[in-house]
Amino acid sequence: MYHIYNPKAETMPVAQLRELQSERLADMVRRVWDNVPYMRRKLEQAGVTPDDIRTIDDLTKLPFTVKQDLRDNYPFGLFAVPMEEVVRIHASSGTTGKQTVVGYTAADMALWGEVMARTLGAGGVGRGDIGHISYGYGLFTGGLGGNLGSETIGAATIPASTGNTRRQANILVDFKPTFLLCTPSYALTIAEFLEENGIKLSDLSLKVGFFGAEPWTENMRREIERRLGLTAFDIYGLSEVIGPGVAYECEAHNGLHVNEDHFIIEIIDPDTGKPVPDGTPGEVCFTCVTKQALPLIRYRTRDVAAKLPGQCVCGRTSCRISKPSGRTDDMLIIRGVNVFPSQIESVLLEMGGTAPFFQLIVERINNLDRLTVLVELTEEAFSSEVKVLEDMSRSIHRAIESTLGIAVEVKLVVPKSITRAEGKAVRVIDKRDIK
Ligand code: DLL
Repeated sequence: MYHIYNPKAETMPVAQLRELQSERLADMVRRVWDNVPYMRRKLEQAGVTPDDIRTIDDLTKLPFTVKQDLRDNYPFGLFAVPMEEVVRIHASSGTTGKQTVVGYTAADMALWGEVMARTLGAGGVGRGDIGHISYGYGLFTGGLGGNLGSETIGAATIPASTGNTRRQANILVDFKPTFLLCTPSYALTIAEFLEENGIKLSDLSLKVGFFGAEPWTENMRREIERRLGLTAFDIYGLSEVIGPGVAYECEAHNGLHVNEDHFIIEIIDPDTGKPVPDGTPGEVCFTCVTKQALPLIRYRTRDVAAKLPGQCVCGRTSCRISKPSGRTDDMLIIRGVNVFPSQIESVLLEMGGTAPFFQLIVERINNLDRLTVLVELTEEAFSSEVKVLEDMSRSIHRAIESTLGIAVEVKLVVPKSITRAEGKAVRVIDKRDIK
């Protein structure tokens, strides 16, 4: 038996789902046309009017929206409702440029609660459970989005926010939460603290955890599950679309179900903008058909994932995507080869003796890119003999090079020397000045 929060919506026959998407798409395009002058101009330039958009097959007639459109209309220029109807504002801090600002009406908040409830419900939690939310509270959507979902399913919700790991550990031991929400890297920071302070898994009551906001691998899942004694679920989303709750894992753990009745997904070739076949990774693109305040059309996320073919054994009819492996703009190009930090994470977690903390330093020396992987040793490995460490360094080196297909430097660093993440981990330090 698979847990499903809203069977009517989540197991709707596909034909009915397509009809609903078509209706909602046509309605949304008209709302945008009537209320967002910038988007109306964009649609006019693309030669489309609301009359041209009748079914989901007309989606590709619409132009893409990109982050720059949000920046050009900073802060509220793409809102499709007057400010009197906006009840919440969030923002995501990019590493470059201005923040991306997003808004929600009361109806959008209800929608967010619904999709987050589906997400948490898929992990089997509900009334009677206690939710520990350790995503950051604030402009970031993780904390308040998690909070909303947890309250919507009727769980007792602890708004712990991130940081102060000692206090997190006290809450875990004293309040006995049954589920945890935080970034996968913070989950490991918490696990490390518990181990160092002699707190055993039997002191905790965690059953499940919902980890996202950054890419993480299957090896990382196993590590988190083992060290926190829970079943780990992936949770995906982005502020521009709604925040966490855009796609979620079910108990089959075979891809993430997209809340397609609200967010129409396309996977495109980032160079041509054309759809790629199912099973092929490409850039994920969303159209928000029910959002009121900020209904984005064909928003290019720069995230990389593939649509999985076929239906899931859990009974949900929504399409699934593979675990997002990274962003097209996170992807490093080292001497012409595409490198995702997640590939290195996967290799390191398979090797013994290393902690799951690493950093990639990219430099350009004499016009040649050099990638150095800083790998943190566990305390145990650190106290081994030099020869053992040398062997270890060599085998990590070999494993990374054979996975990436390029030469890298590997530096083993002392335990605890890589900064611990509280939110999203900073994996890459790019020192190349090639702008
Ligand atoms: O990170 C929303 C969120 C909060 C999702 C909590 C899940 C849990 P932003 O700050 O706008 O929103 O960042 C969105 O984070 O485009 C992806 O690149 C990345 N991301 C989010 N979830 C995942 C995931 C939140 N499960 C950006 N796997 C997205 C991989 C993820 N990457």
